[in-house]
Amino acid sequence: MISEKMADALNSQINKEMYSAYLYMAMSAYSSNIGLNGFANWFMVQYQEEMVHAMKLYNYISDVGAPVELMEIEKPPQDFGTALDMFYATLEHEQFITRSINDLVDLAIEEKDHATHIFLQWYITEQIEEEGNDNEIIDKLKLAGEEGNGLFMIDKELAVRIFNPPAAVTDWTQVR
Ligand code: OFO
Repeated sequence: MISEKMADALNSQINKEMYSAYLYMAMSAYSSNIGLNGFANWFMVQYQEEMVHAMKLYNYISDVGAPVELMEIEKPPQDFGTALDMFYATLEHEQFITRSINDLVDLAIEEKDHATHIFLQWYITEQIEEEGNDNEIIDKLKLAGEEGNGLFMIDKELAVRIFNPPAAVTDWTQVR
C-alpha cells in the first residue's frame, strides 16, 4: 500500500523515464544522421535501459495495488549540436533525473514508506552509474577532440556497447 501522493509521484517518474527513452532515441537518430553510428548505438542502448527504468516503476505501482497513470510524453529536440554538446545535454538530463529520484526518496522517508524507500535504492545506484558514464565520455571527448581521428576512435568505442536486459525483459510484466 502506498499513499495517493506517492502513487502520483511514481507515475510522474514513469513519464520522466519515458521521456528519457524518447530523448535518447532522438539522440540516436541525430547521431546516425551526422554519421556517428557508434554514438547512435550507444544512445539506442540507453533508450532500452530507460524503458526498463520505466517498466520497473510501472510494475512496482501495480504490485502495491495503486493505479498506473500514463501521461503525455513531451517532444524531444531534434538537433543536438556537436557530440560534446550532446553529452553535456545527456549529463544535464541525468542530473535532473537524479534530483527527481532524490525527491521521491525524501517523500518515502517523510511518509515512512519503507517499501518504496527500498524500491528506490536501485535507482539511486543506477543514477551514480548513469552520471559516471556521461562524465567519462565527456572527458574522452574533451581529450580526443571533437573531430577527425579522435572522434572516430570514440565512435568505434561506443559502437560496442550492448544492452544487458534484466532476466525477464522478454516479458515486460516481469521486469523488477
Ligand atoms: Fe537515465 O536514468 Fe532513467 O531516466
